[in-house]
Formats: sequence, C-alpha cells, structure tokens
Amino acid sequence: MKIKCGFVAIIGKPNAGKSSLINAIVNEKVSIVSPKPQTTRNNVLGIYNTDDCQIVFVDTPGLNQTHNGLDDYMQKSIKGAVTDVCAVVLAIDITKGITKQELDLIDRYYQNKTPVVVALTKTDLVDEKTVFETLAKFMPLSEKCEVVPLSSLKHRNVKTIVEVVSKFLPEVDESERYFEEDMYTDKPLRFIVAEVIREKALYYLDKEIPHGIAVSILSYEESENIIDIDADIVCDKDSHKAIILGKQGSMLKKIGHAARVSIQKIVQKKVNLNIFIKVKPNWKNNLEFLSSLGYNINEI
Ligand SMILES: Nc1nc2c(ncn2[C@@H]2O[C@H](COP(=O)(O)OP(=O)(O)OP(=O)(O)O)[C@@H](O)[C@H]2O)c(=O)[nH]1
Ligand SMILES: [Mg+2]
Repeated sequence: MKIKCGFVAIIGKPNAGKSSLINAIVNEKVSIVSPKPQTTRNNVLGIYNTDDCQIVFVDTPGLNQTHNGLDDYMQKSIKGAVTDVCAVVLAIDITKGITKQELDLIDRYYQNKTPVVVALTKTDLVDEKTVFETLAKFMPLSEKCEVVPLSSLKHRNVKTIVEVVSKFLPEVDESERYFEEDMYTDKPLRFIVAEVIREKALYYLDKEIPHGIAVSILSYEESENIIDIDADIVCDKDSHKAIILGKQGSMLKKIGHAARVSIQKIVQKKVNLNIFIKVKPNWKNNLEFLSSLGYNINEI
C-alpha cells in the first residue's frame, strides 16, 4: 500500500506557539511550552501517524540572533531542520501581526520552491474580525503560501493544518515509514523528563534566570510501581542558585512538585523526583556539557 510520508519543519519567532502546535498535532507532550520566549533549545520531533500517512514534524528553537555556544547551536538546529523537508510551517502569533522578517522568509522559501504553510496561532485570543483582517493581508501572497488560522489551546483547525501539509508529501510504499507507527517522538523519556523540569523552572523563575539554566538527569531507575529520578538544575552563578532554591527551599519545592505531577502524567507511573542545584559557570559555552544534555552538537 502507498502512504504519504515526509518531514515538515515548524519555524517561527520565539513564543509564536510552535511547540504548542506540535503537541496539539500529535496529541502528546513532546515539546515543552512556556510563556517565556526561547523555551525550545533543540529540534524535537513530533510524529503524526495514521494508516495512510506519517508526517514527521520538527519543532525548532525560535528564530533569533546568536550570542553564545548554545544560541549558535539553536540557530543551526533551525537551518538543519529546514533542509530536505517537504514543507515548512511558519508559525505567526496572530496577536503580534506580521513582520518583514516573516514576509522575507516566505519569499525565500518560495524562491527555493519549499512549500510554506502559515499557521496563524492563538486565534482564541482575538475576535473573528481580526482573523479575517489578518487573512486579508495574506491575499496578495496566495501564490507563495497557504494560511491556516488555528488555536492549539482549543484544538481549533489543528486537523486542517495537517491536511494542508499532507498535500505536499510524496507518496511512498508503506514500508518506507521513517519511524514505527507507535512512535510519536524521537527523544528518550529521560530527555523529556529533563525538559519538563526545565519547563517548570521557566514557569516559576523570572528575568534572565530561566535562560541561564539547564537540567541534567543524574539517574533514572524504573521499577514495577515507581520511577526514581535524580536531576540537577545547573546554573551559571551562586546568586542564581540562591534564587532557584528560594526561601527555605520553597522555590525548588514548587518546581519539583509541578514537575513530578507533569512527569507522572507522561509516564503513567508514580515518580520520586529529587532535584539538586549545581553552579557551573559558563556552561553554555561548554560543548562537552551541552552534548551530555542531549543537544547533539556534532549531528548538525
Ligand atoms: N491562548 C493561547 N495561547 C497559546 C496558544 N499556543 C501557544 N500559546 C501560549 O504561547 C506561549 C508560547 O508557546 P510555545 O508553544 O512555548 O511557543 P514556541 O514558539 O514554541 O516558543 P519558543 O520555544 O520559545 O520559540 C505559551 O505561554 C503558550 O501557552 C494558543 O493556541 N492559544
Ligand atoms: Mg518551543
């Protein structure tokens, strides 16, 4: 039997709603989400499987300028993601409007003959009039891209974007699926667990601190009824360590509790989670440490 099969990259500005969209498409938490920009740090796959199609969506870090080893890696991840894809989904937050950078990107992909589908995200935050007005702005671009207004939060039009994207996939023999049909991501659970801890830290911490942390899983032991996990939150400075810990450990407790609840939902098992805080100055430029986090620097 023939099926539609291929890779599709999801790109866009930080905070545009890319990770929320990939999670909504595969109906699983494959990529973490937070109100702070630059949440996603590496390419994460969300694999959409049906009997007659397999679409491998690639979530990417937000488009941004580079400053250090980690930023550089994040931007290279985007470039890596858009080579050899059947189509690109460009996520644009409808509450923010369209920028020149986004229009230029659409042009560039059009010239490269890479199909672009614009996902106008977060439509639940605006009224219908704004949706129509924004759609009207895309009318002159109808040759260059298709546009789907949607809400990942309300699961509105998520199916539609999958249908639109699937038009651009080649038909291949069923045996040529890239992944087994029951796989919905390429990342091991260990990685997702580390990311969920980072997600909660991003949620509770303010200012520059969330962007200065990494999460490293020290041990992950699964028995019949429980999973024991030890993890480090790694930060740059002693002053940050004090903030992450909070008064009498209150901040760390909040992060740990929220992470445990969320991890239990994902693994469907009781979880015992111990989090420690470590100071590792300049870790963002430490390539060996970045590799140990699962950011596969050499693969890009
Ligand atoms: N109301 C509403 N909020 C949304 C929707 N999609 C995403 N958000 C919110 O927008 C914020 C950013 O979402 P993410 O999915 O993390 O955005 P992203 O593009 O992956 O961000 P980076 O990884 O930082 O580039 C979060 O607070 C989400 O809850 C939506 O459909 N409706
Ligand atoms: Mg993201």
